[in-house]
Amino acid sequence: MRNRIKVYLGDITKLEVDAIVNAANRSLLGGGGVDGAIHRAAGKQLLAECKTLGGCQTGEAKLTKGYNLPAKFVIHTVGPVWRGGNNRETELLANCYRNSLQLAVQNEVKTIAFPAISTGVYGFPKQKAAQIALREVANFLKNNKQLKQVIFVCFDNENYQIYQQGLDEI
Ligand code: AR6
Repeated sequence: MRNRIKVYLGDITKLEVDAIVNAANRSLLGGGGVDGAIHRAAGKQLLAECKTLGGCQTGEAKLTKGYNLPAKFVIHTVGPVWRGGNNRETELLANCYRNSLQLAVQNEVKTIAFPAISTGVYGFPKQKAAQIALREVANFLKNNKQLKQVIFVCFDNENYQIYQQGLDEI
C-alpha cells in the first residue's frame, strides 16, 4: 500500500495522470491558487463544462474532462474554510478526499493527484490537513485495488516536508 502513495513537489497541472483534483469553491467557476492554475492550463472548455454542474457543496466532489491538461479528468472538490477547528472542518476535509477517491474509482481512474486542499486561502493548518489527507487515502487504498497510484502534489517546501514525514509514519 505504501508504494502506491507518492509525494511530489511541483505544479499539479503538468502531471500525466488519469485525474487531478482541484481545490475549488462552491461555485465551481474558477478562482485563484490551484483552481486558477487548473482553469488556465485546461482552457475555456473547462469553465464551460463547470457552468453546467450547478456548483458543489463543501466536502463533495464533481468530475469534468481535463481538456488541454495532460490529465484525462479533473475532480473538483470544495474544501472547508478554516474557522478555528470547531466547525466540522476535519470531517469536511476528510469528505473531500473520500468523495474524490470514490468518484475516481467510479470513472476507472487508476492514477490520481491531489493538491493540499484548503491549505492556501482557506487557511487550514498544513500539518493537520496532511494528516487527514494521508489517513483518508491510506484507508481508502486498503479497501481498493483499482487505484494504482495516488500522488500528493506539494507546491511549497513546507508542505513537501510535512507530507514526506507523514508518509514515513504510515
Ligand atoms: N499545483 C499544485 N498545488 C498548487 C498549485 C499548483 N499549480 N497552485 C497552488 N497550489 P488554494 P484552498 C497549492 O489556495 O486553500 C481558490 O481561489 C497551494 O500552495 O489553491 O483550498 C478557489 O477558487 C496550497 O498548498 O486552495 C477557492 O476559492 C494548495 O494548493 C479557494 O482558492 C491549496 O491552496 C480554495 O482555497
